Amino acid sequence: AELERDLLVGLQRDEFLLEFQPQIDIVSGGAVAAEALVRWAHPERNIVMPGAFVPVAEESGVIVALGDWVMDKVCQTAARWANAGISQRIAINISTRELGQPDFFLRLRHAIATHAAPPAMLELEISESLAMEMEPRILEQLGALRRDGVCVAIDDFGTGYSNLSRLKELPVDRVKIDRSLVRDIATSAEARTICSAVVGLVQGLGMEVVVEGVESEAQMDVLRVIGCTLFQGYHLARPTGEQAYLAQFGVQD
Ligand code: G
Ligand code: G
Ligand code: MN
Ligand code: NA
Repeated sequence: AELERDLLVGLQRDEFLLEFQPQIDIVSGGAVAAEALVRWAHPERNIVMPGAFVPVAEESGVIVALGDWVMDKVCQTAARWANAGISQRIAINISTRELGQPDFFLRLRHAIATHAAPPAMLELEISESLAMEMEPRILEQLGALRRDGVCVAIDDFGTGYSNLSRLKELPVDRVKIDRSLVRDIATSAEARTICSAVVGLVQGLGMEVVVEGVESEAQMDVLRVIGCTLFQGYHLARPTGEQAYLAQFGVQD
């Protein structure tokens, strides 16, 4: 309850910030998207990572206000990047509680309109377990967003229990392979087999694969052989503030 109150105060005092982590296309060598990750610059602590407050925010419902802040900030940033000639997407993590709000899509569209953000510069990340539970109303709204150019990704894929025939029918452009499937691929033939099968499955369904949690060149080597070209992870780049991100990855078209 105390953390919940602190979160609300933190929102009022504008203590949150976004970091960005690139998704690198090894064919072009550049970033195709930046995942926005929220951090809390708490006045009495060091930077607080989302793992320490997103679950509480989710449970208490504060995530709705925090999510609004994130959506607003991302749309503002996307519009600014577009004006500077930088066309990579910015990905937003969407939690269960947020997507369950009846006016979630209205609020997202409001943020887009407020900043005149190009929809094609936005990406929504929805975890596998949440994606499998989406109701028809949500599927319709996601489909409409995609028609407007918004990219939809399944996050943390491989951690849940996907209904594979359902996966094929979801209004989704890409799938992010969870880092747990990548961790041991450089040392374990079994891990390699599993990762390769999951990647092949997703690609076979016509969806783009992004591999998360890539931490070493040895993992990259295996992933290249498997047929992956889009990577996100500490080996490529850590999440960082906007200025540092743009200095390294903000190539203009
Ligand atoms: O950065 P870290 O590994 O601590 O992130 C932990 C979790 O917090 C991840 O699952 C990530 O998806 C989630 N997260 C990060 N930023 C946001 C955000 O802006 N909104 C939501 N809902 N979750 C986020
Ligand atoms: O659940 P989600 O995939 O949104 O989580 C993203 C989180 O993963 C971010 O908080 C980010 O800091 C973290 N992350 C990004 N790259 C790596 C990596 O290579 N290894 C590990 N362990 N975590 C990573
Ligand atoms: Mn994510
Ligand atoms: Na993920």
